[in-house]
Amino acid sequence: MTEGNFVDYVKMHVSSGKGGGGSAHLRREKFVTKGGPDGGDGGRGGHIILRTNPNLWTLLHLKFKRHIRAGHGSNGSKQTSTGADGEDIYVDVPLGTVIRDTETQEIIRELTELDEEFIIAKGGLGGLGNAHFKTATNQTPRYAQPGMDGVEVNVTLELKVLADVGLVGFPNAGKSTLLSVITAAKPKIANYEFTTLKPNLGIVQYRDFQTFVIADIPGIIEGAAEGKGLGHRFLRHIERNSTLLFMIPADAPDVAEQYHVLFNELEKYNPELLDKDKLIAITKCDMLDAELKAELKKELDKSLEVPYLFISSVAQQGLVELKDKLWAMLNKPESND
Ligand SMILES: Nc1nc2c(ncn2[C@@H]2O[C@H](COP(=O)(O)OP(=O)(O)OP(=O)(O)O)[C@@H](O)[C@H]2O)c(=O)[nH]1
Ligand SMILES: [Mg+2]
Repeated sequence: MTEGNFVDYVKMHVSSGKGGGGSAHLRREKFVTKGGPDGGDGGRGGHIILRTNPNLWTLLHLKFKRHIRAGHGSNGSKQTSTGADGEDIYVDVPLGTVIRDTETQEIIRELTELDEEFIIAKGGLGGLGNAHFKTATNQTPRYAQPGMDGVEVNVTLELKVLADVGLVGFPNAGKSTLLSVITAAKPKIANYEFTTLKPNLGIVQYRDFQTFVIADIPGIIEGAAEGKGLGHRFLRHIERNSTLLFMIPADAPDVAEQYHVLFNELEKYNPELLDKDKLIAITKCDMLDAELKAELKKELDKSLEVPYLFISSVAQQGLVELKDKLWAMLNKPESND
């Protein structure tokens, strides 16, 4: 996935189909003079249905779909034949899609399960044909119900990526590089800040054909929660990850300090983020010799309250341990406290 293709926000206007009208037909046959009412019911208007598709990772396919309309129900007709239902329209979305009412911004629904479906606009009911209205006193009703109108809704779809692990770090910490070595993703990597402008996702193949998904998001700086740097827009993509991997380069002037800055930004954005499992990766460890590493370790054992490990994506050090640790964190039995 290239970055331009990562679309996590679309607005659209959806309208369901109108129900078909009931028929007011009176039966007429050659030797039957007063055949009575035989008008059939109108068909239901088509629904607009959102459904999750696990093969989709973004909302790109909906970027240019401003209007989505379902089909109208057909009218009922003679011989009590019911009109055909209008065509339902299915809109596939990735898991983790949040549906909001564009006007009120209220959340209508979040789609997070496999094969989840939600009717966002119900088709109008078809009208009843006159055959329903025959009574003892009115043997030939000449009226039938019209179909009900469909509904129109303006909705905003917003994606909150459903990855297992979210990478959190300052720009240039080596997040994208890690993604590129432990997954098949090919994110842009460069020695300047804010190389990554949109999230990247990668799937880690773990041991016996197990997999987990990692989300690499743009770098976070102090003040991100107030909009500095790329702001907090992308933090929503780590809201649903069960584990956060903080990444801090070994050559940072103060590793613990960087961790606390990141921690504070997440807390300002959404304190619930901090309830997640956390692990710190000290990156670019190929730059440390054994002595420096031992020194840093001593310091970190005192100053960090979260488990950490040393890695180097470039020299492929510590990556197996990292995957093992992440896998164990993701698969630990639920605690009941
Ligand atoms: N020596 C060394 N350099 C690394 C390592 N990992 C990444 N780098 C370098 O660090 C720089 C930044 O790497 P990126 O992966 O683009 O960093 P990022 O965290 O994704 O940065 P942003 O996208 O800007 O937030 C690049 O020049 C990488 O080559 C490593 O393990 N060792
Ligand atoms: Mg990057």
